[in-house]
Amino acid sequence: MISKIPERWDGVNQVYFVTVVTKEREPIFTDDANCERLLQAFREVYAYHHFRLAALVINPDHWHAVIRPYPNIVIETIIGAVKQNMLWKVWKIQKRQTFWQPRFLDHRLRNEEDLAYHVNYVWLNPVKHGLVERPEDYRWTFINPKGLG
Ligand code: NI
Repeated sequence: MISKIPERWDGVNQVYFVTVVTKEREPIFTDDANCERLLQAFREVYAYHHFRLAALVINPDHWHAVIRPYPNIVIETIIGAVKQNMLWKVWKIQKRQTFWQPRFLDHRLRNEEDLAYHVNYVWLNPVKHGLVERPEDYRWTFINPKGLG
């Protein structure tokens, strides 16, 4: 019997591993207020472009997310809106121009194993970048215990 591709892995329910980097690697997320602004940007964008977030880590100069857009919403729309939303929050306070690198990197996840690998990658990322010795000590890592459910 040919194994069936789970519905969630078809084009409509595609899951992505996304990396967004700051312009010239400026470490803007060493400021906790900026981490809070990014989280708030995700919450606000969710109100009009729905998605499921399985994992997120905010490092000083980049962030990674494992995310599944809802049907009929493309990943570029969500990530673009999050970047724009946070830019606007900072502009209102500091009147500064963009602090994002243009565009972003994404990788389409193929299956459950690929999902598990990338969620674990997010969890261990602060250790990989030398920010903490134990992943549980990093404040800005979020793993959804329900995965994408
Ligand atoms: Ni990283």
